[in-house]
Amino acid sequence: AEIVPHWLTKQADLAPNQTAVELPDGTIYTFLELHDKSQSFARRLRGLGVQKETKVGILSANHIDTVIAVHALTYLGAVAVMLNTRLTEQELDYQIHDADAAFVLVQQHDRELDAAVQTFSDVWMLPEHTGELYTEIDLDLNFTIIYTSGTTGFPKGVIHTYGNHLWSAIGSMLNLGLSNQDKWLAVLPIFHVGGLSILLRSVIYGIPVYLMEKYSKQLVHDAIMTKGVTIASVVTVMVKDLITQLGDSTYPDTFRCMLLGGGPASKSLLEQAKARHVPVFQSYGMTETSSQIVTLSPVDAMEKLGSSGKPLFPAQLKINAGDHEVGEIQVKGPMVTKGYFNHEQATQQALTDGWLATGDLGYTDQEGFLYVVDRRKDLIISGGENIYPTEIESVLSSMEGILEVGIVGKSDAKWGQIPVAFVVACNPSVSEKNILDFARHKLAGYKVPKDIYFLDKLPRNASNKLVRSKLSDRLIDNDS
Ligand code: S0N
Ligand code: AMP
Ligand code: MG
Ligand code: MG
Ligand code: MG
Repeated sequence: AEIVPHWLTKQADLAPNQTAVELPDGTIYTFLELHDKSQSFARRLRGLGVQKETKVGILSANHIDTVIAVHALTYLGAVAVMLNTRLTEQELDYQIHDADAAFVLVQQHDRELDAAVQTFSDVWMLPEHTGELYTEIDLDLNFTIIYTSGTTGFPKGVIHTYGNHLWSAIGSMLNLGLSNQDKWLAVLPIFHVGGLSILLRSVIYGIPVYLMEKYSKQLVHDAIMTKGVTIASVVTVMVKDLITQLGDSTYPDTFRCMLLGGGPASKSLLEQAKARHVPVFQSYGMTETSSQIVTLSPVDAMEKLGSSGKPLFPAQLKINAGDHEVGEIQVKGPMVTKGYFNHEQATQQALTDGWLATGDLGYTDQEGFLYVVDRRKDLIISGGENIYPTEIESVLSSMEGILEVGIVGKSDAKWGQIPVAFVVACNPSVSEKNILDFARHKLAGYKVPKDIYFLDKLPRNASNKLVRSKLSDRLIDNDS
C-alpha cells in the first residue's frame, strides 16, 4: 500500500498559522486550529463507535463543522458518505441504507430520517475518547462515497479512495498552477465532488478555502471583488448570474480562474465571459473521476472556446471512433473511481482495464482538445444537479391513476435544462396538481417536472422501449 503522512497533520506542521478556512463573517481557522478541532471531533466520534471503515453520513450545508467532520473521519479511517441536502427523506433513506451508514451527521434535527442521527453539537458535547488517531494515510483506503444516479433509476455510491482525491488535486494544480496567494472559493456544495475537492486541495496545497454556506450572486460577486479570492469553482447558472452582476466592472487581476464544471456551457455564454475578461476555464469531469479530469489550461482557455481541454497530467482520454469523430468518451487515471459501493455488476460494466466508459459523447480536434457534444444517456442537468428520467418515471408511475410516464429535458434560460413529464393517466380525475403534490413528497425539488402533458399513449419502438426523442420533438412542436 502507498502511504503518505496524514495531510492535515502535515499542513499543521508545515504551515500552522496559514489560514485553512475563512468564513464570510471574517472568522478564520488556521491549519493548526483545523487540525486540533478535527482531531478533537474524531475523538468524540470514537465514542459513537466510529472506527476504520465505518460509514458515516454527512448531511449538511457548507458549514465549518462539515469541514471538520470530513477531516475528523480521516483520523479514524472512516468513510464519509456525502448526502445532498436537496433530496427528500425518501431519497436520503435509500442512500443511507445502500451505503450502510452507521449514522448521519446533521446541523439540525430538521429531517425525519429512517436512520440514527447526530447533530454536530451533539457530538461536540460528547467526551473525547483516547486512543491512536491515524498519523498516516493509506492511499488505497476508501475515503468518501458520493451518490450519482444511474440509467437504471437507482443512484449508486461512487467510492473515492484517498489516492483518487490526492491525484485529482495534483492534476488540477499541475494544470492551473499554485501561487502562495491562492484562496479558493467554495460555494459549490461540499456534498458534491466539485465542492468537496476544494477542501481537499486546500489541505494538500496548504491554501485557504473561502467557505460560503448559501449561494447568492451578490455575495459571490463581493467575495471575488473584495476578499482576495483567486480561484472559484462554479456551474453554468452561476457564470450567467455573475456576468450579469459584474456589469461593466472587471474582477481584480488576482482573480485568476473561474473553474467551470458539472455540465455544458453555451458558446455564447463563454464568449460573453471572454468579452468581460472573466477567466472561465471549462472542465469536464464527474463524480466517478473525483472532479475535473479534462480541463482547459490557462494558455488555451481563451483560444479554444467551447472545448473542455485536455486530460490532466495523470489522466488519459480515448474515444472509440475514427479520428476526430464523435464517440463515447473513455477516461483513465489515478483519480478514477475503483467502482460503485456494493454494486459489483455496475462497476464491471463501467470499468475495463482501468478505462471508465462515461456514456458521454465527444470528439477531439486535431490538437487533441476535447469537445463534449452530448451527455450520457438521457441525463438532464439542471443548475449542475443531475436528473435521470428513469428515476422520475418510476416514481410517478407508482402513483395511482397513472399508467405510464416519460420524462425529458426541456431547455431553460436559467437552469440550462428542466424536466418535463408526459403522462398517460388511466383515471380521468388525475390532475396536474395531484401529480405535482405526489412528486414533491418523493422527489427533490429540482427533479419535480416543471410541465405535465397528458397523452393517450407514449411513443415506443418495435421492442416496446420508450422513445424519449419523440417526446422531445413534441416539446419543440409545442413551443413553436
Ligand atoms: C445553483 C444553485 C446554487 C442554486 O441553488 P439556490 O439558489 O441556493 O437555490 P435555493 O435558494 O436553495 O432554492 C430556490 C429554488 O430553486 C430551486 N433550485 C435550486 N437548485 C436548483 C437546480 N439546480 N435546478 C433546478 N431548481 C433548483 C429550488 O428547488 C427552489 O425552488 P422551490 O422553492 O420551488 O423548491 C444550486 O443548485 C447548486 O449549488 N448547484 C450546483 C450543484 C453542483 O455542485 N454541481 C456540480 C456536480 N458535479 C460535480 O461535482 C463534478 C464536477 C466537478 O467536480 C466540478 C464542478 C464545477 C466546478 C468545478 C468542478 C471540479 O472539477 O472541480
Ligand atoms: P456528475 O457525476 O453529477 O458530476 O455528472 C457528470 C456529468 O456531467 C458528466 O458525465 C457529463 O454528462 C456532464 N458534464 C460534465 N462536464 C461537462 C462538460 N464540460 N460538457 C458537457 N457535459 C458535461
Ligand atoms: Mg450526480
Ligand atoms: Mg437562491
Ligand atoms: Mg452534475
